[in-house]
Amino acid sequence: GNFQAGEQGSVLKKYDKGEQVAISKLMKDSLRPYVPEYKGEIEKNGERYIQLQDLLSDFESPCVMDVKMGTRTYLEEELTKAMQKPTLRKDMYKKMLEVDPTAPTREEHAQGAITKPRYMQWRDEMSSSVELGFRIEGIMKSNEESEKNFKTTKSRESIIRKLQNFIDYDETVMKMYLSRLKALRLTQETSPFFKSHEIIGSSLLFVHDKSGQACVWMIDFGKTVPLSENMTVDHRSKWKEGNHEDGYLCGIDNLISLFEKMCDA
Ligand code: 4IP
Ligand code: ADP
Ligand code: MN
Repeated sequence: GNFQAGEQGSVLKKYDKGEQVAISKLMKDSLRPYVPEYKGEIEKNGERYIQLQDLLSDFESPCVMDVKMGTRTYLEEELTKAMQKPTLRKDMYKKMLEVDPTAPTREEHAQGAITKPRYMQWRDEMSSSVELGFRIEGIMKSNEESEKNFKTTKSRESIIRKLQNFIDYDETVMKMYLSRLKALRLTQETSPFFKSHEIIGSSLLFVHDKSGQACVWMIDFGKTVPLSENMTVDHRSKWKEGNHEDGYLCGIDNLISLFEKMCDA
């Protein structure tokens, strides 16, 4: 994978220029308390890595959930590329077939391949991304096997069931997550970094343990790109090609409303 164990308290992620630039900028932004600390780049066995704070290190057998944010999980740039010079992906056709054998068109079946934006759009539509602006990507409960089979988890009801199972109906943990999400949203709404970047494929990492600690951080900035000068996004407006909107805050709004529902129940 992309990760290596680092020194105590840190993890190493494969170097990516875009991600390194983004995480460096975040260290000087109001969002800093909501991202892992960036500890510089490092080379190991001839490979370049970025060093990040290990967000799990203060927890004891933590439960971890990765929630991918946004109503769209591919860059506008990928769409432009695919329109100019479509690359056909057999692997993506196969992944599509596994979830829904009726999804490919007649032509796609004949080719045995699809383009990346086609796959990504279908993935976003099949999951809760398009409708709710987020989707559960993975859940790892302490001492249990991790679950990654969420490709068709789409309705609010099915998401609430997954969330409740993840939190194990612990009211204290639920309330801590809710208040952290609200604080995060407030900070995002005024962050200079947030309004000047298209944030695609980034996740929220939820971590809690039996001791009653619970926290949420923003991670994964591999597809977070600066907008051209004088351009901003509000992360809520509907996406039209060229406006770079990603629906990130729609996702936060919907997550918060689901957590509020659970806290009231
Ligand atoms: C994956 O699809 C994820 O969308 C990856 O995003 C994406 O990587 C992969 O594209 C795509 O195949 P599944 O989750 O359905 O398997 P992430 O890394 O955010 O999870 P990119 O490169 O877009 O980040 P390819 O082109 O890497 O295969
Ligand atoms: P990728 O670009 O390969 O998708 P991510 O940055 O999304 O990588 O990280 C993948 C997984 O690694 C996350 O779901 C999370 O479980 C773990 N992870 C990422 N960053 C950290 C961190 N700073 N501390 C602890 N775990 C992390
Ligand atoms: Mn990721």
